[in-house]
Amino acid sequence: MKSLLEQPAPTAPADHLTLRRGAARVLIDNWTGSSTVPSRTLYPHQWSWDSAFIAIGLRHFSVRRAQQELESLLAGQWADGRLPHIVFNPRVPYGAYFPSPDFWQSSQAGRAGGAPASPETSGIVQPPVHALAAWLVHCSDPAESDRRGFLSRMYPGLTAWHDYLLTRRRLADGGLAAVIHPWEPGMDNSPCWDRPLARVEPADAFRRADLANGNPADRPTDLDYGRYVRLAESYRAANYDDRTATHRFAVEDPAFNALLVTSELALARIAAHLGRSPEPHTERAAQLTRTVVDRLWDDKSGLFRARDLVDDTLIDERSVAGLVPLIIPGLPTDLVNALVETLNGPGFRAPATDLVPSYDLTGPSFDPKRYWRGPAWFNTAWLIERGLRTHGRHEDARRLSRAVVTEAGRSGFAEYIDPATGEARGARNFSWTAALALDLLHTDKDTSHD
Ligand code: 2M8
Repeated sequence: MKSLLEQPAPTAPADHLTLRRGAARVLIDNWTGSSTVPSRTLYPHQWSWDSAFIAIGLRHFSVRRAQQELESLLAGQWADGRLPHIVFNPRVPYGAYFPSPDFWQSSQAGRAGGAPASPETSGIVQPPVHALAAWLVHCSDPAESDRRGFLSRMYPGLTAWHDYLLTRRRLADGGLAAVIHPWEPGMDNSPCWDRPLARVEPADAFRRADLANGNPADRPTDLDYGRYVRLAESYRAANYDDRTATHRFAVEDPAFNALLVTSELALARIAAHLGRSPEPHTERAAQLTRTVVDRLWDDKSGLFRARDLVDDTLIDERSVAGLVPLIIPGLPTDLVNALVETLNGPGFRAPATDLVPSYDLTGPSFDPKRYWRGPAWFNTAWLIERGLRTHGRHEDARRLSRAVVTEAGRSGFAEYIDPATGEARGARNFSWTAALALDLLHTDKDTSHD
């Protein structure tokens, strides 16, 4: 590993070996001893879906670290099954990130939900990529995984996590898992949230830490931040209890639920590997697939849209979240065809980079720089690449895979890039960018992507 550390991270297109070294170096530098920070500057704790993506990359050079990444995240799980979106590192000063542990007060306010006494965590969640990550980590070295009992240790926590989403978070009868804060779907200030967020009175007293480390032109506005804070405060005031909390923001997100389907299918494989019946998971995945299609498909736009549960309507915005359900293996063929057409159409094909913008290039709120309102991200490209491969669209998948690898290296493993110019935006040496580029560099030789 030392020799990897000695290599500089690449800043220009380079051969694959240099890129692998650069990506590994980012992951080594961002490792804290038990998990990986998304970014040393902007995000100095452990984030939930980041860790799942990071484990998928880490498995290519340290299976043990990949396992530890997921295990340390699950150490923050609550007794009600929720997997919090941040697990705080007690060694990091409160001022380094807002909202910090003293804002969330998980060990106090989360007591009813069974929040651990330590570590401190947030009270909200992020997309359920974890069972998929656990399965992929297992596949990269099954003997080592079995020897350490990795899957049998992960399985109970992962099923409890999905049960939480499909009980406490099923807010509409016969509905999907709902997100109750824009941070939960992970695409924080997507234009999709503008309308539901407009109902929320912003909080006025808070001190942002992100602007000290990030460019204000890239980050959410103060008004949006005020609304995020208000929503989190009112959830905390309800002791994070989904049975009693009133949710002013409640949305069924297509990417979040597509990842739940995919992770249920991963749980089915994990269960079978452990000698249990996979059926409860495959049945759940099939049921959820039908519900995602029934409730979120929009034929007119050729993609899935988020459903606002406050007024029970589809949100009239086209974002990359609507393309991520390509990852669902059981999607009807006509929908797969429509999604691929949308992906290659004027709204989502950014010819200069070949990556996928986070929001429709022709949409009214498109912004090439501001985070989740247009820039291209590497995790969504990775998910769509996997979806394309799942449905036998190998040529499109290869193009996207090449784009991820090239742009990750060229941008210095940026958090996101301008989809038209490839200009790096947000944090650099960003962990999931490095991890997922590393993964795609290995994909050809990988048998775990079936
Ligand atoms: C961003 O979100 C955090 C809040 O969770 C923030 O802006 O402070 C998002 O991009 C999210 O998807 C990601 O998990 C997180 C850490 O990379 O940063």
